[in-house]
Amino acid sequence: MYHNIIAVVVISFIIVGSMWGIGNLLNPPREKNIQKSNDTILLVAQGNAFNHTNPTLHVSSNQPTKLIILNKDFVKHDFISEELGINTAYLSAEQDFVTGIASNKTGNFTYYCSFHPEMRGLIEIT
Ligand SMILES: [Cu+2]
Repeated sequence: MYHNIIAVVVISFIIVGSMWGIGNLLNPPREKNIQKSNDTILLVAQGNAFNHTNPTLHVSSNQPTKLIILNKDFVKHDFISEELGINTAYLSAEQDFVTGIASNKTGNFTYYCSFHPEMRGLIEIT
């Protein structure tokens, strides 16, 4: 009897383990499919500034850069660069938006929040 219980437990582990393995083979964890990139910029809108200082964003031309805008304020913000065709629309508190900068142009381009004129900086594409 006791041996039967052990056998059932062991067999259960083997079945669950193999199902997990087969599941991973058929449907690999999603992060493995995503190209890891060092070129991600996170901009947090907080205290009516992007990352405290509205920093200049340095981006390489002909290389897509992921851009995440996160609103940590209670008021709405947006992120706009007309020249680069980026507009997140209004982000409410705790809302984020993932977009990107991809340009074959070089130069300095303005970004800003349409609600707060002081939230303004440069995207430098080299
Ligand atoms: Cu704003």
